[in-house]
Amino acid sequence: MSELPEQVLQLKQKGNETLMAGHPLEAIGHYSEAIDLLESSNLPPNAIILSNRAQAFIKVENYGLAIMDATLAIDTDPSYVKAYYRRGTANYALNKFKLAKKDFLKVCKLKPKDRDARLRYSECDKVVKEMAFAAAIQSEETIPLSESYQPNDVIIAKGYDGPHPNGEVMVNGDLDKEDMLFEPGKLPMDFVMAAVQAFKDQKLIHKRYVARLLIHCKKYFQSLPSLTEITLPDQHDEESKIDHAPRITVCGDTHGQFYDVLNIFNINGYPSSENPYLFNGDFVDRGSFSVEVILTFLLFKMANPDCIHLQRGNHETKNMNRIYGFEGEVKAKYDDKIFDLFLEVFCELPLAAVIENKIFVTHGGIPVEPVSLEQVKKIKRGIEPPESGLMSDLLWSDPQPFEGKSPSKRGVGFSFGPDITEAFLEKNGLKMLVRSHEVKEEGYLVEHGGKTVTVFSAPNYCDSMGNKGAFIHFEKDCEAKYTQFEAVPHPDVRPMAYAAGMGGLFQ
Ligand SMILES: [Mn+2]
Repeated sequence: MSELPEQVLQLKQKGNETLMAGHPLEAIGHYSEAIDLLESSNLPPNAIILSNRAQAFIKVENYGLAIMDATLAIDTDPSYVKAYYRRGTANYALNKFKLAKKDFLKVCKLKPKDRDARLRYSECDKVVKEMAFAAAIQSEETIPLSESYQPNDVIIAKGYDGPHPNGEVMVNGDLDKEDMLFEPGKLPMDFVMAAVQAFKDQKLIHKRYVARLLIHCKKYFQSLPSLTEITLPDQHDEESKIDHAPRITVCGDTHGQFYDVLNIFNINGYPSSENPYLFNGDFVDRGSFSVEVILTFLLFKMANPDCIHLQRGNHETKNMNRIYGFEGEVKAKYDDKIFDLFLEVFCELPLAAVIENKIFVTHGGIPVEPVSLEQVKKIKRGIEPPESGLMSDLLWSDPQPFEGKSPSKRGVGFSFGPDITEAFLEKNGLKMLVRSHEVKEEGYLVEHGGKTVTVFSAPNYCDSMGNKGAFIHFEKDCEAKYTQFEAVPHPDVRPMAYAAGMGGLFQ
């Protein structure tokens, strides 16, 4: 490998330091400068810098770009082991387990004594085999766990000191009555608030209640269309104590940052019919209080379906949960069956909402060909998102500042320009697209001449990004009003603490 100019070495060093310190976006900036400098000086690309930038891209879920960098690194220096590692990791994240397996096999060949590489290779191999098995039994009728699970058989032991939906523990003949309390609109708000308090104190609610909640949530979400139509009243009821006009609060990614979610409620009030919320996906993963976040949201939903609207993000999926912590967290706090029930609920979450027929809200973005709201409403759910198509565009796409479409930096979905946003809004008589899915320094970012807004509600994302969080108020006139907030302290459990998948490769 040729010697690098001093300036390139310095940029590489800065990139490494910022990446280690948990600032991948900054690191990408330094590496990119180094890569551009080499190119403009007519020097060959450098495998180490490319491979390091690939690692930074993986940190921000830009798997498509990570694969491009790692591939170029491999082309530049086929003996550079780390590049195969990086590409294998990105392929794994994109569900491309066979390709990932190939990359880790290459690592094993280049470094036969590397125990880590062998572990990762066998992890890929296991998933490939599991998937082949799942495909083979798919034609057989399989009963979902939510239909065979019997919460009544789960005994609440004497030691449990958490809240009960009926105020006290119910037994035998009363268990069916207990189950009915979890039907939509019937769950007592006292129980919800007691559960939130328990979570705050780092306690959990009993597994029997969680199972009932998830089974009822699944059924309820199944009954909803893929597009939620939200309207606001002209004014509050006469007895209302609310001192502002009717409005809805739209929040972006919360990613297991339970104490920041509580802070949102602290600033903006708890969810109620008069103070409704829309949480725009990515409730779980990354933050190590994902169980608390999703349970809080689902409890509110079943206590009062009008007080909170929930829609799916790309992290409400089996594959992301395997990598980014939620699977490990649920298994640590409950068990694998509860995790499977969560996955069933996630598959039924609505995918988008429209507020007052004017504001379209979805997690990622819109497809490059304009679709009608009717088409969005009719998307078939109950599945993990396919590799492409309308559902994956809604969950995965990102806006780009220039016109047209580009392949996604993530490797799933597309990047869509202002012209694509404009065409979609015009086709449906809409005013604005609100999406989340990307961390923003100020908690929100307005793009596409005011037509696309990103809102992100996980401040100091992963305890390291230093960003603000934000939420948006929409009143009847559909003018966006932004509120920013800072991160609050949380108990000493670091983000991704439960993300043991692939030997902690994604940590
Ligand atoms: Mn996302």
